Order: sequence, then C-alpha cells, then structure tokens
Amino acid sequence: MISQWQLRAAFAARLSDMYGREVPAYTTLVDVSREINEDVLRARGADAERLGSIGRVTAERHGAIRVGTPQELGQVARVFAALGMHPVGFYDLREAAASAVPVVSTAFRPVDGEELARNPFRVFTSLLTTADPRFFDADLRSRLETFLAGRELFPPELLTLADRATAEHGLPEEDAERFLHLAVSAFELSPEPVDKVWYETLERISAVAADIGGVRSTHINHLTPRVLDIDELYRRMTDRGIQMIDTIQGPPAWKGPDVLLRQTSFRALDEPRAMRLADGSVTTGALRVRFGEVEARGIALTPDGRALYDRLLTLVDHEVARHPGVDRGELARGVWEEHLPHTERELAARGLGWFTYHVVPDRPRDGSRPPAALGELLERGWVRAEPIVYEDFLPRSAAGIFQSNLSGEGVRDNGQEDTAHDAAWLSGAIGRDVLDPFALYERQQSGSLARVARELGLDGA
Ligand code: OOG
Ligand code: NI
Repeated sequence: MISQWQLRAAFAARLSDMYGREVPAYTTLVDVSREINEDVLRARGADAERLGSIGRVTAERHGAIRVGTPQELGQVARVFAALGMHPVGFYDLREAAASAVPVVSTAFRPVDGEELARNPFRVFTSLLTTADPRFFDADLRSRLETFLAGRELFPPELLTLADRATAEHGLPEEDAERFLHLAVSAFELSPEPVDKVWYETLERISAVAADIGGVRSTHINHLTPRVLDIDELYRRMTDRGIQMIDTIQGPPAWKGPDVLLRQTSFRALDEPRAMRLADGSVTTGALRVRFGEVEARGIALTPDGRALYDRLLTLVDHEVARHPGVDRGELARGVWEEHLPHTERELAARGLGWFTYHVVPDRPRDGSRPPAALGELLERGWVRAEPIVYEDFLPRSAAGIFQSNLSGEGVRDNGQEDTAHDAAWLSGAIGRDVLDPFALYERQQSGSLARVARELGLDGA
C-alpha cells in the first residue's frame, strides 16, 4: 500500500520532472537553488535548518494552477485530498492588484506538522470569477460558461482513484502508479490547437482569463523551489543572463528574523503553441504564460504580527512615494529596522510570531520548581522556542507575481459591484471547508504549550 504522503511526495517529484522537460529554465532555477542551499548549510551549519531540515527544503515546491468553474475546483479538491492536501486560506486577487486579475484563490496543502515535515507540497489554486460583472458582461459570461461546461479537465478514472485513495488512506501499488500517471498528465501542457479568436477575445479582458478559459485543458503554471538565500539567488540568476522581474516580493532583506515569505520570478517565456485560425487552418503561434518562481520562507506571524506587517507595507508605500528614485528595498529595510523586533525572542515575547515550545531535556536540575510564566521558563532555560515556518501565501505578492508576468494590463470596470465571492462562497464551491491558516498555527503552538505544561507538571499548579 502506498500511503497518502508517499503519493504526495511522488506526485511532487514527477510533476517536477515533467515541468523541467517542458520549461528548461525551471531546471536551472532548481539547480541554482540547490547550490545556494548547500552553500548556506556549509556557512551557517545547524542554524540554516532552523526553519526546516535541508531534506525538506530541498524537496519543497509549490505549484500554481488555475481553473474555470466551481465544479472543476471541486474536482481539483478531490485529487489533492487523495494526496493529503486541504484548502487553506482565501485570497482575493481582484482587489490586491493595481491591474485586473479576475480570480479568487486558495492553497491546497498538508495541515499538520508531521505531514508537512514528510513533504510540504502545496498548490496555489485560482478560480476564474466568471460571474464578476466588473470583468465579464452578460454575453461574454454566458459564452465563457458554456465553453467551460463543455470541457473535461480530469478524467473520471482519475477522480475515482482519488476518492479511493482518500477513503482508504492510500492505494495499492498498481493503482497508485495509474493514479500518479493520470494526475501528472492532467497538468501537462496540451498539444491541442488553441482557438485564436476565442483566446484573444478573453485576452482583451485579462491574460489570466485567456489562460484559464481560452483553452480546453489546464496546466501547471509554475513550480517554485525553496531557497535559503533569495538575494544571492537573484544575483546568480541575473549573472547567468536570466531576466528576473525587478523586485523580490514581500519583506525586505534585513538583519532581523526572516518572516513570512519572499518571492521572485523570471518572466514568462514564449512557448510555441498550435493555433487554430478563423478559417479552420492550424499554424504555430506563441503564448507566454508559464514562468519560474523561487521563494524563501520565514516565521509565521500571528494576527497581530500580520497586522503590523500590513501597516509596514503601507508605510513603505508612503516612503517610496516621498523618495522617488530611491530603491524600494532600501527604504523598506529602514522601516523594518525601526518597527520590527530584531530577534526571534522578542517576536515571541510580543506575540507577533508563532512558535512551538519544548522542554529543554538536559537542563541541570537544581531542585528549584519551574516557574509558571512562559517568559520566565524561557529566560531561565527550562523551555526553548522553535519558530513555526510560514506555510501559506501573501495576496499582494501573489498579485505581483501574476501581474509581472502578464502581457497586458487587463480591464476592470469599477463602476459595478461584486460581493458574491468570499471564503464561505469558496468553501461552498469546493464542497469542503476552506481552513483558516491562523487557526492551524495557533493549534500547533497551543498543543506544544500543553505538552510543556504536562512534562513540567505545571497543569495543576
Ligand atoms: C499564481 C500566482 C500566485 C504565489 O506564489 O504567490 C503564486 C498564478 O500565477 O497562478 O503562485
Ligand atoms: Ni507561486
């Protein structure tokens, strides 16, 4: 029997092989990331593994996919459920970008610590908001929905195997093989000709709308390795002549603790695609949809920490407006040094970051009773804190990644209202609850505190 985490690890590895064949620059990104991770491990020793073992970090990827209907999203959820991945978080990218991206998103990922440590594969999954009148008028919406209703992204055999894997917590070897083959194939780029007129109709609204609704299949849009020094990665890729987007999204480089998520990407490349013209003939055209992204992960922030992060983003925006010509990263660094704790310990003490707490096993026993307050337990060496790594995404960075890789700006008619899409709506569309990331981190932290209390006999005290 192949267990669900083994299916997940195998799926991630095969998807990576497939994507490397389809987008060779991805392989370069993976190679450079691995080189840097080895360098960082040599230079920093055990400290380099504070946010995940080198084994986990080397295997770690996130993918991105985009689908057109709630039914398709429901099917994606069945495939990922088989792999032990659940929808976490709601991201509304229609609001997060200056230009128009007509999608709402969630991320499918493992949710408990042990599963994440085994293989943390996650997939950022976006759903086209065909019902949002700011993007699609009634006529286009109806043509789009008819087109989407007539396609099949996932063969019934794949979905049946997925449901079995979920119900039985794995699959026998032969079925596992078939399941993995069908699952990876579902995300390959299809050779089927693209209807040029239809694709361009949607492209006038948004390049993302065309990528999702202009073709009869789906594909993996990017696959992102994790790197321990993203500034160094940016330099080395640039040295190799690969054109990166202008910035690293998310927090700036600074001396304090790494928090949340930093990401950057190289621009989408021209890929030859068969095109069917209005007269029925087929030619070879080119589309730019797939790109390469890389990320560095830091400590997960509590709601207070996140609110502070969001305030700092606004502060940085003000600074950028006030100092034209000065590098954004430099201005951001200044803002961070002024407002963010410079140490992990202070992040924990101010309740800004999530940590797990552990009894220090070899503390010399001097006969004293452990104090009850967490601060003192830490101070006096009874307990140590381990940071919880951020497992999710950032809406503004996600929007930035979408946007920097679009050819056109897209159009959004702000005169109209759309209120129909929120986390509850998405849960309904998927047919299962979209989980709250904060609740997951909080569960990990409070579980560790309960264990500490038990081990030190503090429960009844
Ligand atoms: C998803 C963009 C968001 C990230 O890492 O923030 C994303 C997409 O391009 O489909 O993957
Ligand atoms: Ni991504």
